[in-house]
Amino acid sequence: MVLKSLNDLRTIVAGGPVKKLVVAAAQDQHSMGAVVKAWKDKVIEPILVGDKDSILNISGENNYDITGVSIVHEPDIEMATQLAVKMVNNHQGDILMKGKVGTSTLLKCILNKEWGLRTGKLLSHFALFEVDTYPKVIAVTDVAMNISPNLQDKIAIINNSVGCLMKLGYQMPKVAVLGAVEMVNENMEATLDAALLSKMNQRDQIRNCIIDGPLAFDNAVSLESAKHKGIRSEVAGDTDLLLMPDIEVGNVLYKSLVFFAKARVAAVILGARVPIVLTSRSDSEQAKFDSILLSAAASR
Ligand code: COD
Repeated sequence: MVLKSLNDLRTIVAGGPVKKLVVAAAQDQHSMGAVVKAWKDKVIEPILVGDKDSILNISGENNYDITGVSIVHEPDIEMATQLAVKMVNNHQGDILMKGKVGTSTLLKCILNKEWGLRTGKLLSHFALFEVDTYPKVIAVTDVAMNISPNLQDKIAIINNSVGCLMKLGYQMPKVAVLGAVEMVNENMEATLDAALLSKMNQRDQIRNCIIDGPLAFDNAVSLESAKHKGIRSEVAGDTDLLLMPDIEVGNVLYKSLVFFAKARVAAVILGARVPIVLTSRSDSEQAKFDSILLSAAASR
């Protein structure tokens, strides 16, 4: 099975166990709107950690009925983030969500050696995009956490992502390792890594997926383009997961899809003790809601 739309996430989590979601610095309107919606849909039970007055003001101004929701009062953003991470560390939450806190502050708390959420695995960012010009949902990784992953990191990033896709119902997702070109060029490290990853996949060193690369973006997502260039590939034109060479390429693709192509997006950090909803502050309430659904599916 493959996801045709991000609406399919609702079907995947429907009727599943209600997950405890801890929000770090919850005094953020879009985050609260998404949390309240997911709570009403019985996907999550929220615990809002943050400035209680601001949380109550936001809920009053936007008619969010949060009667019965637990609020843990901590007005300082960094302290609230630490507290939220520690609560999840103490098994008080199944999912962590970023509220009104900067990404790097949250990531540093998550990586804290004493009370963070490390598991010994590499943490990586995983995003799903629904865009009108592609016939199915496409996953993209890593556009927000690992700055310049080496080969070993890329293997871990693929494994995290494939594990998540399998929880969503995929079998043998097709992974395109992106480069600027589809030929191996010894001066372009991304193409060398791509060739190695493909061979490791052929030799069963990376399992549960079909990897091909290097592929340039056009032949990864367009069969016509791939045919035009004479590329024979099981993945070209039918990619489920795009592996980015680094955060710059990934982040620009993410923002281009959202701002130019009006893509719908859901995103999560994988590899930690629990899934982490980490959307950017400019993301819509819909993106935050879809990310909560994705995290609920990933926490199964
Ligand atoms: N997974 C597991 N452990 C990690 C990871 C990871 N992805 N990254 C770092 N660690 C561990 C290291 O092994 C080390 O033990 C410790 O954490 C600190 O490592 P540093 O010194 O490399 O990490 P930091 O604290 O300087 O930076 C880690 C960040 C995740 C904050 C950094 O990689 C970063 O800023 N990433 C980009 C975040 C960002 O700005 N995204 C926004 C895009 S919208």
